[in-house]
Amino acid sequence: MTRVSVLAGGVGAARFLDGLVRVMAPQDVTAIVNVGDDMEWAGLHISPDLDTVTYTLADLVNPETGWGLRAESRRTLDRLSELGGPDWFMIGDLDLATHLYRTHRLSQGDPLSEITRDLTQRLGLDCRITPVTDDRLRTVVGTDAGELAFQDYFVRRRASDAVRSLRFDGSDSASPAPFVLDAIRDADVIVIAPSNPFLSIDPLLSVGGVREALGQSKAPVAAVSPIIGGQAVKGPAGDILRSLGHDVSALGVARIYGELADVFILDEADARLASEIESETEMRVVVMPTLMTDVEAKMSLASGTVRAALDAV
Ligand code: FO1
Repeated sequence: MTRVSVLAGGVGAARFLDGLVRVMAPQDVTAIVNVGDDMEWAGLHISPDLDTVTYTLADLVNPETGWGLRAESRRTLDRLSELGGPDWFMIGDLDLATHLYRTHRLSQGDPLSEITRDLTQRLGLDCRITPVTDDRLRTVVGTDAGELAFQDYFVRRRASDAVRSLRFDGSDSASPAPFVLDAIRDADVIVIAPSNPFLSIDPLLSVGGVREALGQSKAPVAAVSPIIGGQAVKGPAGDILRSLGHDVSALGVARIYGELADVFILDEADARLASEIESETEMRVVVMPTLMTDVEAKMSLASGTVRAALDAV
């Protein structure tokens, strides 16, 4: 039995986890998921990263976007738009059911982690998916246009503003959800998924005790680079590395993870950076294909990452 805990954001993490549950016993896999992207939309609580991970593992996700449900329609959104309601965030008719269910349970006082557990069980998933915290955590993006709520920056303004700063509202008082610290302490391997280090991993680590637990864990920590050939596979990681003054490369990411991880998984396209990363950080670098183009690629990245982590101990 090898217990693997994964620090996870949205689409990249979901794809990695999809490979992982096919090469490990799903019961031994825990996904600790970012909730800094959460927002209130038309009175409903939306948890995009939790849903992206859950829908992907349940084979329900829209394969084109990587988020939302497959074969989705938007009649409710169109009607809402006609009424003058918020229409810039694509909530599909079927996806809406998840948000109604979650918001209703939250209004009854149920914690997000319990609601997530029940949703994942309903969808027949055997792995554990948990929000990093049951408390309110919101990523706030500092731009030249002022501070923006995460989804305002990301979706409404299409991530077009240069990011000058980031803060995680609520992190001062947020505590880890039940099982989060145990999942880190009891893991045999910890993986930092190929997610955005600033928008997905930092908010997770800002929750009280999570970074410390990672530092104290005896398990090897492997970080998978979300940057391949100097570019983010998806999303604004490259732009944010640049605007915050980091190297726009896997080396820039490696410097960020240098204190946290023991192993850095680098794509073949960046193999020439391996020795520089190893000499600048304490991490051992393992080179392998990291682009998750199909199920086989996801499985081989997941098994290669776990193997690389276990080899490091
Ligand atoms: N991303 C978009 O780019 N546009 C959208 O309209 C959008 C809607 C949406 C609805 C539900 C959901 O679970 C995710 C959604 N996403 C959308 C993705 C979301 O913004 C995620 O936070 C990002 O993918 C970052 O992980």
